[in-house]
Amino acid sequence: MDIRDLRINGERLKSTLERMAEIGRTSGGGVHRLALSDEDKQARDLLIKWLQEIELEVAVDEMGNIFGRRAGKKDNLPPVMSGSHIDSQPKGGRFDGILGVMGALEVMRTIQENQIENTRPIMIVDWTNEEGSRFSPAMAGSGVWTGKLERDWAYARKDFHGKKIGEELERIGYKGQALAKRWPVYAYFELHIEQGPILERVGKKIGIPQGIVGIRWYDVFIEGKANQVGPTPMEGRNDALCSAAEMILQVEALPAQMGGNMVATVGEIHNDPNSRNIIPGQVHFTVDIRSWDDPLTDRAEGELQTGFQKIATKRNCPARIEKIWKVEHTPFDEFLVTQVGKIAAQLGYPSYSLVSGAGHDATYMSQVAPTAMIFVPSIGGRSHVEVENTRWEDCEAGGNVLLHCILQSAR
Ligand code: HGY
Ligand code: MN
Ligand code: MN
Repeated sequence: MDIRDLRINGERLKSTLERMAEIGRTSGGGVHRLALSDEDKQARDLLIKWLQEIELEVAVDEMGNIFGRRAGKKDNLPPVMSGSHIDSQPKGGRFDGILGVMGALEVMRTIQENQIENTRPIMIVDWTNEEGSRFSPAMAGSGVWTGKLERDWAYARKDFHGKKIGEELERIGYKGQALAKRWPVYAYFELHIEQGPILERVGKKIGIPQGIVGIRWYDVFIEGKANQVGPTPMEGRNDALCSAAEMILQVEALPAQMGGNMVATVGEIHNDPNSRNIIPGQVHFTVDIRSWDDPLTDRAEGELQTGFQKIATKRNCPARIEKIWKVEHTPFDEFLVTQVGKIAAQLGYPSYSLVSGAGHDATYMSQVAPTAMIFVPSIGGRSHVEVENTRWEDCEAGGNVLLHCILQSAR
């Protein structure tokens, strides 16, 4: 058979995605599969079972990253790698991350059953804690593996209940023996849903990201003075929640104020003691700023620090701002980006170039190896929600583009 006619098994890809969506399924049709949770463990165990069924060499590293390896005729050559993440957002979607892992699995199954001879080794990977929702920052598994984050620092990162990454890896049995230390990679491809409205709006099946925006995460802690709401006059209060409210509206106004292509969001907030008849004493909230323009983000950061301190002083509620994560904007490898476009065209899929506003493990991979991504449309542009959805035929199209990207790079 002419290898150009090879296609993945779309029905099988659909059934693996549906099977994975059962793990952590929510009543609203999404998934709740937080990093290193029991649901994450179940999904990992199932992935490993499937990798073993197609005789891949399976390894788990000290960050819990899972690798499946298919030997190549020239087995000492740097491999072609592909993957994404299994963990989800709280009440997240059935496609974010898992499509990239199941897509790579489907490619491996297709290569194996057609006895394709690959010159380079081919590897599939599931990266630990891509979402960064339970444990910040995001992409901790790929961050340590690429050498961009320090392992013990990552191990010590705590969730809201004080559980640490290192302990939770141990608890679910995924603190592997292998060092989380990169090796040379010939090419890395990641299949992912777009998570935005563009592909649907332009009516294209395949998105070709030129790269990923820069991302910065901050934790803000405000110290007020709790008191009884009744006897305490309004004058002279140190209400931490009102302080936070003013700061949060400053975050929302920041992109327009900076006048560039930027988004800024406060997604998480904790109010203490959080009782209707106590003036809020302490507040912790998060800030997420993203832009392709790193210098603009530098300036935005300065504006935010100044603005927050003014509010803190005015309200006599001291604020502490911790920058906990920063990745610069990441352009992908031009040769591979062009290759994705050519293959989409050869397969008859209309494609469209864009920049990814969502973060991905490809951000870190692009700093150590030639990297490209393949997007497929998100229905209604929705993601990180239970209604996240992508057409099965678009998942299949993305899987076929991934198949031929991997075959071309591994031949
Ligand atoms: O934050 C992101 O864009 C990704 O979902 N971790
Ligand atoms: Mn993702
Ligand atoms: Mn996500």
